[in-house]
Amino acid sequence: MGVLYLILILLHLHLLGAARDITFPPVSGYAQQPVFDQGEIDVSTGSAFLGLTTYANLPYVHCLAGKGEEVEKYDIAILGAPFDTGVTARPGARFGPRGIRQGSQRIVPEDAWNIYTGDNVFFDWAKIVDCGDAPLTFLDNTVALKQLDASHKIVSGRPGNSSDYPTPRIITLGGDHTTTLSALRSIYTHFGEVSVIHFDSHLDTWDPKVLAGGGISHYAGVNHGTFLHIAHEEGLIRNTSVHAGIRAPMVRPRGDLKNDVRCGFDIVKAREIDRVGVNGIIQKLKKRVGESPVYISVDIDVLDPAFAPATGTAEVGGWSTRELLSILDGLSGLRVVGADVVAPVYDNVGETTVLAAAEVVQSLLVLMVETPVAKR
Ligand SMILES: *[C@@H]1O[C@H](CO)[C@@H](O)[C@H](O)[C@H]1NC(C)=O
Ligand SMILES: *[C@@H]1O[C@H](CO)[C@@H](O)[C@H](O)[C@H]1NC(C)=O
Ligand SMILES: [Mn+2]
Repeated sequence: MGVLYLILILLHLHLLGAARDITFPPVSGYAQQPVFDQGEIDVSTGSAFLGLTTYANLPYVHCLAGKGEEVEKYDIAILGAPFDTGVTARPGARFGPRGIRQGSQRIVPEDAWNIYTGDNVFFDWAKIVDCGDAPLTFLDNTVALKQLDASHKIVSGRPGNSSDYPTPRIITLGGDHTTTLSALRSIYTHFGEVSVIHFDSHLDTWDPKVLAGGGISHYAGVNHGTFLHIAHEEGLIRNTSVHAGIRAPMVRPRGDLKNDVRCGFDIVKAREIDRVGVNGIIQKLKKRVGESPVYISVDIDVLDPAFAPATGTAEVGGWSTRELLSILDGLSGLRVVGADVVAPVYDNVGETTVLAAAEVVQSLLVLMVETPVAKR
């Protein structure tokens, strides 16, 4: 009884003493304009984890706004292509664009000074924005790809913010790899034929007649394993294109390779890196594409599944994230007119794949900002 009484007295004393303000240290954070009125809590700024998720916390611009609506100008646009109904294995890449944005949340422009170069790609000459996603139906691929064609046309058809470089360039967040076709079509209208540097474990130049049993219908022939064949047939790509990181099996032992050459490609296989190293790979890629305008397409399955498990057609024996990033950075000086990263779903709780994809996008941005490209 006596003990309980004592506790009540102590509790009472504690409550009396508790009526005091808690003093926080000054608020700071990722403030663009640190407006902080004395005595007020600042809610105009905050952390990287608030609000709607854009790539690297970049400003969102409604690039697909209708005719007559005013749209902020930009030089480089991030555009999502949530589409995965062109795959021959695991679907789910429709969640890729949001996955990559999620993986990019800790990239904050103000704090993104590159440790290797000392530069900040977000504070250079180019205005970089996130346009959100192209609206793509998941019920009819033919319609979806037309929607994506149209979206690329609109987003790349607006005036650049810089008057020196009138055509904005796009980095597409896939989406399955079929989505690259729309980007190549749009780029052709601005820059002509491009050399493609295609980072992937698969060739993706398969003849629609042979892939997955083949030739079921015209509709079935347009998919994530045939888009480069189609791009070649449409005259969009140069015969100085190149694959990097190839290791997946072929459908036909000689036919695939012959067709691949016919489509304009040379092959850098995954294990070549053990022989020639990162620099050797870089030299080979640069030599192949020369001075031509370049489109860089990165299928996240170029990485080993240890580094990017969240992909539809995983192939073991691939490159590490560090190797890929070093190779991309080594492509400095190429005239990159467009790029994409196609990724991922089925990620683990550590978000291994989307973190890698987000970083790949940043390396692609660096290449684009380093080397501006005027019209052809
Ligand atoms: C966009 O263009 C305007 C007008 O030329 C310029 O003042 C501004 O710095 C540009 N924005 C960026 C982010 O480069
Ligand atoms: C590409 O095609 C041109 C013209 O047909 C030809 O001269 C050139 O040798 C070809 N290059 C490669 C790398 O195949
Ligand atoms: Mn691919």
